[in-house]
Amino acid sequence: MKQVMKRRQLLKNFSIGSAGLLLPEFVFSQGIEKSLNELKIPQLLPGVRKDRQLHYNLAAQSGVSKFLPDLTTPTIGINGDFLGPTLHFKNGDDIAMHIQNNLNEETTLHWHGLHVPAKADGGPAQVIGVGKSWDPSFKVMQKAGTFWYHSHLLGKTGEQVYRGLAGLIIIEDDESAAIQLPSEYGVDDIPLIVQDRRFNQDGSFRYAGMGMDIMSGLFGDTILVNGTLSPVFTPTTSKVRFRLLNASNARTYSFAFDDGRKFQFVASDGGLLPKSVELQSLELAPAERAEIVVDFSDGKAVNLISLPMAPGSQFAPRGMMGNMRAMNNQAFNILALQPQSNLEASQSPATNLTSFKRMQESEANRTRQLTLSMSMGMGMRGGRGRGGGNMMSGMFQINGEAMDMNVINQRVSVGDTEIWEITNDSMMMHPFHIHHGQFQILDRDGRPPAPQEMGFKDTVKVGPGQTVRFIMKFEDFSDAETAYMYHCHILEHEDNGMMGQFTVS
Ligand SMILES: [Cu+2]
Repeated sequence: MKQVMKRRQLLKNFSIGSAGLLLPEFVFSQGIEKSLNELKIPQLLPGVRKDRQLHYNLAAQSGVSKFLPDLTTPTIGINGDFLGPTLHFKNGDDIAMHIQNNLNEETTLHWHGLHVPAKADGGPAQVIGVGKSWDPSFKVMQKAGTFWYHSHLLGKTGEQVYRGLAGLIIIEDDESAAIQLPSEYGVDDIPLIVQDRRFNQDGSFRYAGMGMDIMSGLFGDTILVNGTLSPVFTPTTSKVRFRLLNASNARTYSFAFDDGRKFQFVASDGGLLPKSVELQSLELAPAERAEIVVDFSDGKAVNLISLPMAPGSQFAPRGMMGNMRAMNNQAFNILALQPQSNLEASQSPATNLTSFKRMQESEANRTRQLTLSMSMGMGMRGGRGRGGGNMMSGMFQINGEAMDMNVINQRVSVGDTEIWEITNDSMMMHPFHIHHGQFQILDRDGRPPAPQEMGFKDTVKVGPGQTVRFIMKFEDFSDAETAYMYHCHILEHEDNGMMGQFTVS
């Protein structure tokens, strides 16, 4: 009872308002100045070089975390209690992974954004049984960037990621080492794994996964950054690179600074842009990443915040999803930044960060059309619905079919370049993600993408009613048997059918 009161008091202190009756209660930690916690930085795991391979030992395990002042939270993590270490690769490295599953349930680990063989991808077919291990190996075949790894267990991805099975991957190459971006991990090169969570009164995570939580995807009322509640970071250099990862199950953020300062956007999902783009705000949907460089030379304290989402961008303003906007119409704090008094002067990054060719429509061998849809009833409708063995399967479809492990939905010829045309026939935004590699966005409703979406991507927002076309080259790893996944990265949608399988052979 005492603990309940404490939690209530906490919520009351932090509360700035609440949403309508039908919605979960949203209270954001606006009072965070009262008790800031130093931002945790995930351990950097460089791997061990042996026999010309870089070896990583990972273990999925359960633990207990302390997020809230007076309560503990049962969590899961990799080599720790919550989340995992940051894996550091270099382009060209031969990686040998050993992943031990010490959980009391099955799991998988997927290398999000990496170009690896389907058998090494860590999707729903590469299940690691209880007490078992998995030893995939692959070569790093891509340029510098920020990637991540997370559970991809069929029907359980949302729950396992929510409880903590995710971590960051940093890839470097000779080019990225030479352009003078801030690059000292934990000093001026800072990972920000942003997640929203909600808690039960006993401190445990509340992952219900029913009804509205599935329909909209699960939204939380409390922000964690690298597993830190109400975090503060102290810049010691005049410029800091932040590697932003939206590792939330469903929430999209519109990152900005509360003094309106501009920042340099230098890399998207698949790596560096040719030149930095100056922005004042930046939307990241679940699974999207961005590297930004922020100038603190004025020495002033500032907050990284999320702005209210533009009306209609996440949920169609009318119809059944119209009242969901309450989940997106607040500004809230993400991270307090309090520069130390004597900042070390940072170098100025090079003007040209990298170079790559924009792919042309004329290079494509074929176009595939995919339509994302949601059936609004709670019952089974359409699709085969054998996906996760979940009652909600069949509620979310791609081309009218729900995910089925026994069906290969698309077969791509290895070496082909394809245009994928993704149409969202539903009332809310879906971040569409494809495995196997990186693509370039051609257009959204016929209009070219914004400058920050001109680079390589593996996840793209498809707003309600929108059509997005991207172009991608499907190279290497011919395998007619083992599938890659494409899916919505709102994890409750993925877990309930909005996923399909493709082979490259
Ligand atoms: Cu979705």
